[in-house]
Amino acid sequence: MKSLELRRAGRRTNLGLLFTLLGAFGTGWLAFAAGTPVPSTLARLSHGLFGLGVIVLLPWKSVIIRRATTIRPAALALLVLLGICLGAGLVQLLGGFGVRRGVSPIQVHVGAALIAVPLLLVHVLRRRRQRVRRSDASRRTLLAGALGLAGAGAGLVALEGLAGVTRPTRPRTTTGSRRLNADAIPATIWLLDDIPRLDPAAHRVEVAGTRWSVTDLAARARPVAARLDCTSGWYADAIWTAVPVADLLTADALAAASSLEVRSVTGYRRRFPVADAGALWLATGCQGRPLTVGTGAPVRLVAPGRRGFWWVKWVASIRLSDAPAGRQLPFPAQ
Ligand code: HEM
Ligand SMILES: Nc1nc2c(c(=O)[nH]1)N[C@H]1C(S)=C(S)[C@@H](COP(=O)(O)O)O[C@H]1N2
Ligand SMILES: [Mo]
Repeated sequence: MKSLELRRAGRRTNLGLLFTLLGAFGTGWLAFAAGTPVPSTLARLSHGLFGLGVIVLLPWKSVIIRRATTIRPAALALLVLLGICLGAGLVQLLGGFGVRRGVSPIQVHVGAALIAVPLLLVHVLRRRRQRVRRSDASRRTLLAGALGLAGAGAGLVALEGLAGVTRPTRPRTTTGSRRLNADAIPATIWLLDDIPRLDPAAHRVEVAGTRWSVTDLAARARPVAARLDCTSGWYADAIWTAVPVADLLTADALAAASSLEVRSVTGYRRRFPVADAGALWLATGCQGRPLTVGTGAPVRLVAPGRRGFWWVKWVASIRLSDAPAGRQLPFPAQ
């Protein structure tokens, strides 16, 4: 019975696999971007369903592969990359953050996916077009899809349950990140940035034309609790010593602008809607101590509710602009 069903593997399996792979790729970025409970839960669950959907389709795909007369090296490479991507995704889910031999599971996961997608497109375009037919919208397809979804869902429930017990001292939050102590926040680089050495006494932060010394900022700062949640899979709840960005700007200046850009001395930058100015903070300290060099000294941004890559370190300037906040890459390039 099972072998009969598997023998039907073909065009619809390929289309289904393409759909789940592209779905996993797209939702992966949503899971990366989401920082608040509802969007992050939805993004992560849909990513898990698509990701496990790929695994559900593997027995059918393996029938197709075994039927093939030749397998191109590029197709083999694609298969290996997807294996690495899935493996690293599972390591990330069950083990969480952690750097081994200079790389973390999430870097391997996203890196493999990024290389796999162009290979996948070449693989698909090289072949005879597998057209979607009107008859594909049949009860059979619907049933197969529902069964696949149920399989992926059962797998996800099991894996999420497992992930809850694999590292009991590191509870997970809705983004999937695991807890770290506030005094163990690691110096984290997004991609290719570098830790600059700055002299706190000489450093100035330029906010819409006004230059602030670190002592001036520290004098206006007050404690604020915020969660730093890095896409590499950890979060830390800390009390920051910080001043709201809005306190350093006039109401007129704010009313005239649509966005503000926070820029690091390294060139790393992020643009925010001007309406967020009261909810963005310039921090000079963390947990009652000055910031460490690696975590942004002398001044870094604290952006509650946003993932770590928004928390610009080593802030050099904040500039108001009439450019819409959305006019930037969804993720930093540095
Ligand atoms: C075709 C490409 C991809 C496949 C097949 C895939 C598959 C998976 C699988 C099976 C998991 C473990 C299951 C789960 O977390 O529920 C996972 C986890 C994860 N993936 Fe992907 N993924 C892909 C691309 C991406 C991309 C491009 C990103 C980010 C930009 C990403 C981000 C994540 C994250 C953050 C997790 C961990 C989620 C958690 O801790 O619950 N993935 N992925
Ligand atoms: N200038 C600069 N700011 C940055 C980064 C960076 O690489 N360069 N990394 C970001 C990322 S990805 C995270 S998670 C947080 C990490 O802050 P931490 O180093 O205090 O852990 O800083 C953000 N701010
Ligand atoms: Mo991060």
